[in-house]
Amino acid sequence: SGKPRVAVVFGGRSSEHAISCLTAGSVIAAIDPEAYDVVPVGIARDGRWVLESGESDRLQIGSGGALPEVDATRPLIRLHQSGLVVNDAADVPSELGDVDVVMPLLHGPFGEDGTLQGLLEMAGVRYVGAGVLSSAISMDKHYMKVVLQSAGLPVLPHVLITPRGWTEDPEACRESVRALGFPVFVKPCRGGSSIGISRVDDESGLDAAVEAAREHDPRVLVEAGAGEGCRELECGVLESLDGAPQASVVAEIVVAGDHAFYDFEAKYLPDQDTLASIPADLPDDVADRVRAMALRTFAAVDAEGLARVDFFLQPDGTVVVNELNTMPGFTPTSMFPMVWKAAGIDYPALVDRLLRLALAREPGLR
Ligand code: G1L
Repeated sequence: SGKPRVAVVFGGRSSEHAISCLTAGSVIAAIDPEAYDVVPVGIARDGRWVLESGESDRLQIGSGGALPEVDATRPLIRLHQSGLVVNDAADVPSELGDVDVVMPLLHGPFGEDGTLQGLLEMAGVRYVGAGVLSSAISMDKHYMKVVLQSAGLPVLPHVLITPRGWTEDPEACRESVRALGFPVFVKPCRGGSSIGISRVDDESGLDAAVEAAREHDPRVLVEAGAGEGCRELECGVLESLDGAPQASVVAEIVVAGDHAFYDFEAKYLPDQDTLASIPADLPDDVADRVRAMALRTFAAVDAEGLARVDFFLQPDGTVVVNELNTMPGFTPTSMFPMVWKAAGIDYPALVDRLLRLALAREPGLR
């Protein structure tokens, strides 16, 4: 048939394997089978690429709360210069058929950081979302700030701790952190989730926090706290079919309960401490400023397709950019789909828009 074939790539070696599978289940269920053929491509925990089953029930939370996982025993797939190739049980390679577009639903290293995007560029395959450079910049909290600052966007004061700096002159590192003032947040530079992040209230906790972050990335970013009474705002950016990025309504994250900050648990675990307020209760001029900054941030990192931009609103009305996420949470109840739902674009329409944008893009330089 003439339907575009969409490979949904999910799973992977990251700690967010299950989130990725759940997201894939939602995406696959939302793709209109009259309009597209779906090829579910799982990356097992051990890194094997497999042809997953198309049953989206498998990619849901099971009875007793079991998390979904890619089945490493399914037929293997390899990426070949002529596209994706599947090895069947008899180990005879057979073509999967041409894949017209890939939807990468992967978190962190080897997926969200530009490496999968590079592999797809080399194979000449179109894909949804940000390209190689933009993905890599957005995955790295330090380089993201460098790029945003040079575009004139306000970011929080920060210090980079490199492996050499920390081993050769840790006291100089501590001194530059002291200059930020406490509390600070200590984070691995790369890695999308909140793993390895800690809040440090005084100097006594700094070394342990740096060591903890270094377990996830040798480069560590230390950020000044956003201050008392800060609000966390988020804005979605989505390209329209003519290529013009649009900003969504602004949402606010309201954290109830006793989480020190919007951490991994609050974000992903089913304890319902975290609420979104859509749209955020804000004066129009503040919401307009946030939307304009979201579009400038999207352009500064050269994002494509979609992104979620996160901000702090300080009590004096100052808005600073916290970060841009090229692969935001993407189940139907995640913030990004919800802000577009508020604009009348439901989840299936959102997925369709992203696929159309990717299909319209020429692979290679653009
Ligand atoms: F394909 C899109 F649209 F670009 C896309 C890709 C990935 C949107 C959202 C995501 N998000 C995720 O893959 C994840 C949140 C499941 C990573 Cl854990």
